[in-house]
Amino acid sequence: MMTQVMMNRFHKPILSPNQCGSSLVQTIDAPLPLVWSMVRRFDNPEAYKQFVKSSTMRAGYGGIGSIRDVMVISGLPAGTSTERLDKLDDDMHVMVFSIIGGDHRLVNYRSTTTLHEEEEEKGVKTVVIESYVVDVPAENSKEDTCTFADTIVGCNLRSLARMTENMVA
Ligand code: A9S
Repeated sequence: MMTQVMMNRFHKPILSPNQCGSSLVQTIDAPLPLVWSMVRRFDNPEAYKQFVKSSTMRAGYGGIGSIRDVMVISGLPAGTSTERLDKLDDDMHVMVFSIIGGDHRLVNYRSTTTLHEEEEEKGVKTVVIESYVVDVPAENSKEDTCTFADTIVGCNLRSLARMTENMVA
């Protein structure tokens, strides 16, 4: 069961009037260290993000302050995205990155991902919570903007679950 402390500690995005955001939760039947080893690799998003065709490091080697250029698969309303790693905490299992450029419509997108262990009778599972905030362009509605981002984040989390569960299967 998701405890409130999980949801509130890092996932209380402060929205300004022209922004929208949401939190997505994915329970994964794999050990937290394994899931974290995938999530934390800022220099290798393509390991589980299926919309990413390739990525290159524009600055840094994957630590805080690193900047990556993400090339996106064709068929999306986007080509590239430039992203900066704002926080990477290997003790609290918290990762924050911001989209700072690229040819797409997600302006000022900022994502916070945290991992938590959930004790269950048949073993320990990993709960991944990913929240984001993003500007809503004048020509779009909050609903459309967040539905679009939710779809992508949801796919990423399900892909992360599938990959890590297959590793321990
Ligand atoms: O990559 C993420 O963690 C989350 C998102 C919302 C990424 C979105 C995206 O990379 C596309 C998949 C290309 C969709 C960007 C930055 C813009 C898009 O239009």
